[in-house]
Amino acid sequence: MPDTTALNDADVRKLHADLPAGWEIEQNELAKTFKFAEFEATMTFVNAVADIARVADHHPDMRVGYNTARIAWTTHDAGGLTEKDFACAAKTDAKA
Ligand code: H2B
Repeated sequence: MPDTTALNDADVRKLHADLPAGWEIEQNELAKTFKFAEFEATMTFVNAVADIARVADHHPDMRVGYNTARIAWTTHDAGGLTEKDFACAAKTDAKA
């Protein structure tokens, strides 16, 4: 299970570099907006992300539109980014 201690800036940069393209760090959040052909494809992805969250007991903020989903990971309990956020971001990308 990934560590849930807030990471320092150097570790954040290292883990960020290992993620697929498109993940941005914005105010303690690791966020990416995914684009889909239409609503059903968007919802299939959002439901897959919800399954990641249930299994990990770690929950993203999601902003869902007709053909877009912005997924943002942060660890509220730690007040910052943790290894868990990066692990969940990588799993999220694998569902897109
Ligand atoms: N999700 C996120 N994103 N951050 C948390 O700190 C968090 C969570 N805490 N899901 C979890 C639930 C915690 O409250 C339980 C007890 O594991």
